[in-house]
Amino acid sequence: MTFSKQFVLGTATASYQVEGAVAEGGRTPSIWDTMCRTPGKVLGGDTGDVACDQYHLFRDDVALMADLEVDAYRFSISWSRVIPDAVGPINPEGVAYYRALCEELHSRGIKAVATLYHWDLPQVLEDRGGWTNRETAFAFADYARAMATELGDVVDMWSTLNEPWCSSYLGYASGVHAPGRTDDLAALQAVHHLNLAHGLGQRALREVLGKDVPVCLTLNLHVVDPASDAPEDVAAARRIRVVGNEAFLGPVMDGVLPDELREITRDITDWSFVQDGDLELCHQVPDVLGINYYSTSRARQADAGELASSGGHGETGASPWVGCDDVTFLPVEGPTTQMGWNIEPDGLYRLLMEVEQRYPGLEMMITENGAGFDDEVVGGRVHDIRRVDYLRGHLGAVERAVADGANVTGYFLWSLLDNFEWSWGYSKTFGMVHVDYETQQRTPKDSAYWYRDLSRTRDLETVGDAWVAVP
Ligand code: GBH
Repeated sequence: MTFSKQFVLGTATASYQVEGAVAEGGRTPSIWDTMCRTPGKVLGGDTGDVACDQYHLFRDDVALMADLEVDAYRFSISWSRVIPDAVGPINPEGVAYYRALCEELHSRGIKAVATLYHWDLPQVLEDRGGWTNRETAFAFADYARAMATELGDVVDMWSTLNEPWCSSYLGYASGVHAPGRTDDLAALQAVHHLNLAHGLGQRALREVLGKDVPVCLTLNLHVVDPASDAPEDVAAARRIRVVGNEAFLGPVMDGVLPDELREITRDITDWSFVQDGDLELCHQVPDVLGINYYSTSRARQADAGELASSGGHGETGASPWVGCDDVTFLPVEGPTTQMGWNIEPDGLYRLLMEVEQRYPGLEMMITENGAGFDDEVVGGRVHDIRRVDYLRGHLGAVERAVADGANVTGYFLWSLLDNFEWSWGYSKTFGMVHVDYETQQRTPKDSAYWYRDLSRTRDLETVGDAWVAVP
């Protein structure tokens, strides 16, 4: 057997990507509602207004997950649905929705994993500076405390933030994500205030819940290798790792603001936004480190005029890599996904082993892994063989890391459903279940049946091709 019965084989989504019902049940706009209404920011002018309509269809989606025999559902809570003014009184109708979702999951034997922040900041907070304003971190902690109080009895694992790298650098430096700003100082302030939000948020969760309910922080740690052994390429890759990974690991895991970060971003001279005592507040090692992994990259010293852009629809010309104007990435080689990301399961293995070596025994979960491919429904089936291959390869990497001593206890496939892929709108399809946006019809792809069979057998070697024939 590859994975024990205790190993969590789950699946994931996020509020703005699947819920829809953006103006129902007392919800107020988030920065993504605003982004979607800003011309040119989202491909095709798509919005999350309806998305997968999970707000109305959650019982069906839970039944579907039960059929697919998933162990856990990682969803996120829309802050502006549960606290419409972002600070202040809760909205009982919003809270009731998440309670009903969790209860439905439990009635089917599925664990509920709730992320507090998957990028949909209440717009009222952005109007006061968003993540550049340290008050946002304190507001987040109050929100975390309120959710723990309201939903503490029905949530099996909490997660504070999803990928603060994206919230800060894509939101405030390259501007391809909401709020769409392009200001390096703002991005570093956002990094710091997100770290602070995690620290304060985790403390607030613990105050209410004690030590019994695990708390997770999800990072998208970048697996970036130097393009060559040349010292300048090695240094280039290091700079990306510092800005991408150390900026979060340092404060949260080690309680330090890395000197290297200040050196790399030396154009930013005013760090007064990091106040005395802040690093102690950020320093909250989560019970579980959540890792979202999709691909790897190779960095080299850039020639003049080259830019380390991350691509994305609505490209602004500004890079997310603050302070790294002298770094660029090699073009991707070999097969890629719909996003143009390379497919390298070994990167996941190496990442898990690296984290294990650095923080021995730390519990880790893969909180996201998956791939977008162009899928086609033919006669009620989607033969997404490339996704099956992708999943097989990456779960194999997890298996190897576990065998070599990494304490990985779970894996969440991104995503349950095709959904709103941020600046790419509905053009990218990561689901193991296909969604027809006209009818909201769900059609499990072959990968969903494959994943179900893995959940049943727990054995990566023998999970066979039966899924091709048996729906
Ligand atoms: C996740 O983000 C999100 O959590 C999820 O909401 C989303 O739907 C899903 O992935 C699929 O995109 O900047 O050159 O280093 C993943 C975002 C993907 C950002 C890989 C960094 C590397 C490109 N990350 N990306 S680069």
